[in-house]
Amino acid sequence: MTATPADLPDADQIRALRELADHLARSAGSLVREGRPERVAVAATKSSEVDPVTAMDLAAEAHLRALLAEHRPGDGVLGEEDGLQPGSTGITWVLDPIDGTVNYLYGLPAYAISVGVVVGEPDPAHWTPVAGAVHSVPLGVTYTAGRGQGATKDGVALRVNEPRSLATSLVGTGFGYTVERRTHQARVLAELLPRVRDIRRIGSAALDLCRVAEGSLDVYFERGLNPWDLAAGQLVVQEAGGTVTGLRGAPAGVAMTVAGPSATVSDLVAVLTGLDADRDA
Ligand code: LIP
Repeated sequence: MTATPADLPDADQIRALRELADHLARSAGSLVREGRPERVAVAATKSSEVDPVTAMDLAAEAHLRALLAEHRPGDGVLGEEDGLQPGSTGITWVLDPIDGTVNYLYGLPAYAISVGVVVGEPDPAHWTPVAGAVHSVPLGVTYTAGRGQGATKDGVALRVNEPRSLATSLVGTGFGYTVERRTHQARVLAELLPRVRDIRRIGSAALDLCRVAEGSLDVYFERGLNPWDLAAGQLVVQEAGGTVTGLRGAPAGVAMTVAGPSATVSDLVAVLTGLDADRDA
């Protein structure tokens, strides 16, 4: 179900949701930062043997859920590790307790807590993001956005880059965890690489989206994003003046997400459509 304007929180409510998302992301970030052991162990794997879950993923999501039970008891919660707990208010919190888990596992400084707040069905095809926060754990900086209220990085306003040709664009992307999907993604990358300035594979979709919003990437695309990868970063890009979409007129989602200045996104969408980048073979 897609929200109608009457379903949306008012400006003061959005401001409060944004402030709480900021608090939750920073609080979970402190837990992850202070609790990181010298050597991180894999607690389990998901879609493949290289799709890990650590004890801290689980602990961070439990921490976020406890704070939401305290502050927003009637809202729904959708988390990467513990799934959907429906609510009664029409608002759902969409959580990635550690986005960039492989980077966390290896100690590479690019992983984040992503806290999105959406109205309507918690599905990118139907939801309306209204607030969000992405906290970079290694750097200690926090990106936030509120619907109609702009996007900031530690309180400083964000704006996507001016549109530019693909040939001069720095393009972020990421890859899936299964051999089948990675095989086709490699073919797409081989076709795209000669046509762009360069590629960056950072390993956290939420941070990739925030880098587009701050202009340290011109544009970003990835096939396979889950709702929790997308919910907060999508709004940060949109409130920084960018466009977030899928291919073939579809909204952003698991098939494909493309984010950046509108004209650059249009050019990249055309190339990716021609390469069938929203499919696995
Ligand atoms: C990650 C995404 C990233 C993608 C990785 C992984 P996770 O999320 O943020 O963009 O390329 O394969 O899916 O699994 O670390 O929460």
